[in-house]
Amino acid sequence: MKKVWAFDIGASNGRLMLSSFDGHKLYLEEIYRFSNQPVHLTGHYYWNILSIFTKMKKAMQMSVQQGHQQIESMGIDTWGADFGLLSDTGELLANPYSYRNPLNDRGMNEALQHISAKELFDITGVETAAINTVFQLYTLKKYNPALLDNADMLLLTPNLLAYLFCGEKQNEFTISSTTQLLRAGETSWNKQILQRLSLPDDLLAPTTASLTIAGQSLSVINREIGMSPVKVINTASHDTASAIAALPLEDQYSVFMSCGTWVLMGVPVERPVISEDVMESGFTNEGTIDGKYRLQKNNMGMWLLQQCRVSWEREGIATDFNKENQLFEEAPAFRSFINPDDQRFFNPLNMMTEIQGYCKETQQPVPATQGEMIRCILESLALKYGWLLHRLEKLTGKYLKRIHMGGGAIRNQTLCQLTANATGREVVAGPIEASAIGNAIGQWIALGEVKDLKQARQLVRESFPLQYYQPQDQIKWQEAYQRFERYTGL
Ligand code: LFR
Repeated sequence: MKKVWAFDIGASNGRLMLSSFDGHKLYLEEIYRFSNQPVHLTGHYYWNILSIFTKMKKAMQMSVQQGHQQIESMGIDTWGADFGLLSDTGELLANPYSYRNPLNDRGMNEALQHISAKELFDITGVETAAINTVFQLYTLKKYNPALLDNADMLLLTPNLLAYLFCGEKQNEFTISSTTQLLRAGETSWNKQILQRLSLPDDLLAPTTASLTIAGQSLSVINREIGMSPVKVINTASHDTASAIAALPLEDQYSVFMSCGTWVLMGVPVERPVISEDVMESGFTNEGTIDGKYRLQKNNMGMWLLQQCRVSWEREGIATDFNKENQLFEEAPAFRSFINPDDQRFFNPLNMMTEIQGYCKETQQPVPATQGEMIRCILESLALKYGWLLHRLEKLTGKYLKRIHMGGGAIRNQTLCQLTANATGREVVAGPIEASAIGNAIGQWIALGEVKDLKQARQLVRESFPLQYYQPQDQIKWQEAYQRFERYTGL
């Protein structure tokens, strides 16, 4: 059986998965999982990239010690938009910033004085958001110019990590499509945008297609880990693109939802869809593993609940998954709703206070208990996905009949059931480890073991369990939806 390593590194934890393929079925085994949180210091949020790199090597070592000596290749996927800067001697210049840095908002507003949101969207097809690389770069130019002056090369996070393993500097297509620096439908950096913002136009390492080989693991790494050289493959290095590669979408009426800290919801398209409606609804066009696109909206996902857990832990009333489910069941339904994507929830000091403030200001009952809070969050998330489905149908002009949910957040079966209820559509949930599986699929295709994405999705159907949820209580949910729209002003 052949084996590859898939590193799937998310904004709350990272993991190494071993994917094996016997020619008929795919197998997945977790080798090591580690926590990954942005670190807050001196008023900024950073990624602890050295710690991530160390944990990755530790994971490889563990895998080798477990007897997996013969590994064909490795691939790395991460969240989008963030990057590291290298000096001209190839050293990492600073700890990469996290996209949750509050300064990016200011940077974006200033950048938009030089190029309008409409013009940027028309060029790139990407939603204007403060987290995008283009605005992070502008923020850097304004608020930390010395760093930018010393930088010779920019690598996006997964490609930065790949560089640390193989020494090659390139930016893979799917992750590059999260920067808002590619012209829609093109694959090289758009100098026009960079020049308009007076940003260096030769900083970003060249882009490369997905499903290509970046290089071989460095001998110093091989020695340290005690392994033979391993190919480093440019799989879909954006976690969302990898996740969608692994969702067994059946036809053009299937919607994807990649569910984690964020929930990315949309449909695959041949070419970027650029229109006023798309822009106004806050949709975006990002790249897929097969060099095409996905029309999607980036939404709030488990972040709200994750941040409440931080507060609960601080107060010594920690919950776990089962307890949260029980508390949800015990709390009354449809009491108060929030718009989960309201800017105030992006990175507040205390998520619970923020949610309570929203409910108070909109004259709804204020969630006081943990159960009421969990209800408010999960019902609001599901109702927002219902709102999104309507938008997506309007934009595509299609009746979208089925929703495929994948990613770690589908462990929360309540969220899956509520999504079926709020959208009125069947939900097919699985696989949970969608990003890691998609990452491995990219490698299997690049290695010539799997023919294409279609075959890969068939393999996923045959190899991993899927769970089906049918819509329930439709009258109550439709009524709740109307109240949700009223209170959130959507
Ligand atoms: C999900 C994700 C989203 C992106 C967000 C920030 O993990 O990659 O696609 O919008 O993180 O980069």
